[in-house]
Amino acid sequence: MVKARARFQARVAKSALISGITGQDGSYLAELLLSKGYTVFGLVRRLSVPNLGNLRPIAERVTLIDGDLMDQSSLNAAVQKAAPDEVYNLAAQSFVGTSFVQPVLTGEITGLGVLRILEAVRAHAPHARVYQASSSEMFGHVDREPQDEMTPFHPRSPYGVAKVYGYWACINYREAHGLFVANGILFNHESERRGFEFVTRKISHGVAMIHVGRAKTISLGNLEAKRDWGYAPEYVDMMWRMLQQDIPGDFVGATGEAHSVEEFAAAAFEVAGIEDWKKHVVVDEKNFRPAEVYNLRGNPAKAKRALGWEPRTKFHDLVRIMVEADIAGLQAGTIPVRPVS
Ligand code: NAP
Ligand code: F7E
Repeated sequence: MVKARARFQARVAKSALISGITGQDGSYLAELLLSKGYTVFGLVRRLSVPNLGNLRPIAERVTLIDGDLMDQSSLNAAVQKAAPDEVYNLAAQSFVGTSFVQPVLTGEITGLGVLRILEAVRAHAPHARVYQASSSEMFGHVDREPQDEMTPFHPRSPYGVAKVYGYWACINYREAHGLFVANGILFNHESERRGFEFVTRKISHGVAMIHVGRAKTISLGNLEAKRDWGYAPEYVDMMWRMLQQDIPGDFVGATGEAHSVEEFAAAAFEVAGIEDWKKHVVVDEKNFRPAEVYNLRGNPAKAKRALGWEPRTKFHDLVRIMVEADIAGLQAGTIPVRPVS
């Protein structure tokens, strides 16, 4: 009886391949899929020092496969090995700032990498459903507010340009080859696992460093830029919901609220109980971008209607979660003391 049940479960359990599993979203998504009974495979690239910190809670429960979005044969082999029902392409050179300094690499990974994933799926798992991590950075210089699935693209960075390429490659594989491919056009989503160079984490970690007496200031750029910031664990649920639909589609994921970098900084210092926050912020030219995206705010109505998805965590709760986690992590020695620059 037990054996029969195990055989039944083995047959019905879905398998998923996640590229970018070591990153913020990939690690939360892996946890979500495991909780739903999926067999989870993760693509990891070779690094001189492995970067598996985000996977610590689930290390024993995921199967890691070597591969790189730059390398077609490794993607073919990964798809063959995982034989996935669902593929989540979350890997990217994801930092907009770096994309201005390394535009060709960004195009290779963040743009052409999508095509390589699609080719691997077309050849080796044509019935798999594919999620592509598209981005609100595709909207870039916007002429309307809020942005939704019909808003035209005007990317402002090599990263945004590469994401537009990946977005259209997905639609082309849907139309030309009949693959089930869905674009999640996600606005900024943050968490205690956010990379340290992104502005929210730079602020939460910087504030925590000041709070524990390890730094005096944080160096920032354009304080007026506005973003629609949500909480990452809620956004990976939207990714999963998108692949459970009968028909593939493209969806905006956002909170519908925008706040400035300045508001984020003020709220973060308040959480830490530090007064006169402006004394602790240095505005430095080096943190400005050659072309800025000034203002993004998304309209998630389609996702709410069709997927039943709605973000719950509000701006001030997000700030609090991040600052408190960084203070606790620095005090416990589980988060590195890093220069805040
Ligand atoms: P992240 O934390 O920067 O993670 C990026 C992941 O991609 C890491 O696992 C990284 O591996 C992997 N990667 C980078 N280059 C690779 C390559 N050549 N081959 C294989 N893997 C590679 O990003 P995230 O915030 O989780 O975002 C996930 C995805 O959503 C990205 O595509 C991002 O562009 C997109 N997105 C993010 C947001 C957001 O606000 N977070 C919004 C919209 C779209 P290593 O650990 O080895 O570096
Ligand atoms: O910048 C301004 C900066 O780097 C936000 C990625 O996940 O979301 C992210 O891209 C804003 C910009 O994120 C600093 O100029 C001011 O206007 O945190 P960020 P991003 O560029 O919005 C999208 C949706 C993605 O898809 C991307 O992968 O903050 N800003 N001062 C600063 N930004 C940084 N990084 N550092 C500063 O010192």
